[in-house]
Amino acid sequence: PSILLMAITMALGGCQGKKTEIAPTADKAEVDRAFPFVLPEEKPDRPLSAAMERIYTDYEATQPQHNELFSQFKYTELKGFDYNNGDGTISRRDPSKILLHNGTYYVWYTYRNTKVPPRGAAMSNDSIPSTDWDLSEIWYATSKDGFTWEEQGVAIKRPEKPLVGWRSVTTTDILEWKGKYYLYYQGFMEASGKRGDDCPVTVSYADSPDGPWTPYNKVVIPNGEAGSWDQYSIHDPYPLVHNGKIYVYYKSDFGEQPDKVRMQGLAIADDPLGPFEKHPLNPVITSGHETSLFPFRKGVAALVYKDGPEHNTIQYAEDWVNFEIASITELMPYAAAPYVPDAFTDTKDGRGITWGLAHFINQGGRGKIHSKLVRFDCDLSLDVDDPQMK
Ligand code: AAL
Repeated sequence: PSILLMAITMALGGCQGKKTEIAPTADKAEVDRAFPFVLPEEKPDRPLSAAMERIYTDYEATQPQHNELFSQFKYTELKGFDYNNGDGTISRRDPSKILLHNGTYYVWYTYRNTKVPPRGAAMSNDSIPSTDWDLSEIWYATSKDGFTWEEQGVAIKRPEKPLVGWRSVTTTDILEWKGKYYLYYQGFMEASGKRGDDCPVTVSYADSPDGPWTPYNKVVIPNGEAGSWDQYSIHDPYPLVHNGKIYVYYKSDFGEQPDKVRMQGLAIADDPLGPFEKHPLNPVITSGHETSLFPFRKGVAALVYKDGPEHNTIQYAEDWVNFEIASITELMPYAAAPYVPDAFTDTKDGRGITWGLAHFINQGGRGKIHSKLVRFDCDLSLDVDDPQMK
């Protein structure tokens, strides 16, 4: 009822300029008294407005309170990370999915610790970062409860020039496959802002989440051929296991700011080191920014936010390729990195998610740009009573 109430409150307040009398704590009876109208499940036999016609194309999607793939999101500040009083010299962003290993949660993320905050491409050099994710390494932290984290230090260093990632290694995600661990990440060969973002994906592997990590030192998911939708970049690699194979969803973007178009594609491999074959129907999601997906029932669900015509939606693809909008929501986590218990179990009955990490960007404002990791909680799980999901 509170979700319904918020939606109604916003719709009335926003569109009609009227203030609803209902207190945020109102119970269902109060809501029913104020809004006695109930949408009939059968389409009424009378002329309907365009909006009313539309509502009957997917009745369930209009009932957020009954929609398994609808949620709002709650945010909590994390304990354990130092940001140098927010002066912009330390940044943590783009976290990986959360991995549970021997009772401990692990997260990997882009870590920047530079003598000055980002100064833009023109002023950047070997020690001055251009953007928040320039001159970065991949670090990791562990936690027992998902709220208090202990930073463990570097997982992936920048390699020597000219190896892939020498300028910056960022935006990683984890795969567990046959007892080994793989971190996929963006390997920058030039400063971000100087077309360094036109980067491919590389990988490092280890026998334990604590490392040591061996860099593959080669591109594992290459940019597309000239003229293809993903010719400029492969970003935000996000591995899951499905049908005995490695499914890596990723983002690419084309065009120039402010008209950059961002979409998401899928690359599939039998081996974590490739070769990865890009799906012939790519791109499979037309919107969104960083990738955030999780197995759900037979299919896969995606949090799609920030960019594109279908931003602020949660989408679902039963065949893991053809996505449909399942719900429309708001205030979604950026760079959402959920705890996905069945990410690598090749499940045929995905159970969903209840929490994860995300980032808040541009903390500190102009001149002190940096990002912070935060926790989000949501209700996208079919097992809300399972203590594992808490
Ligand atoms: C993000 C990600 C990728 C981009 C940049 C750093 O949050 O989409 O990683 O390259 O911004």
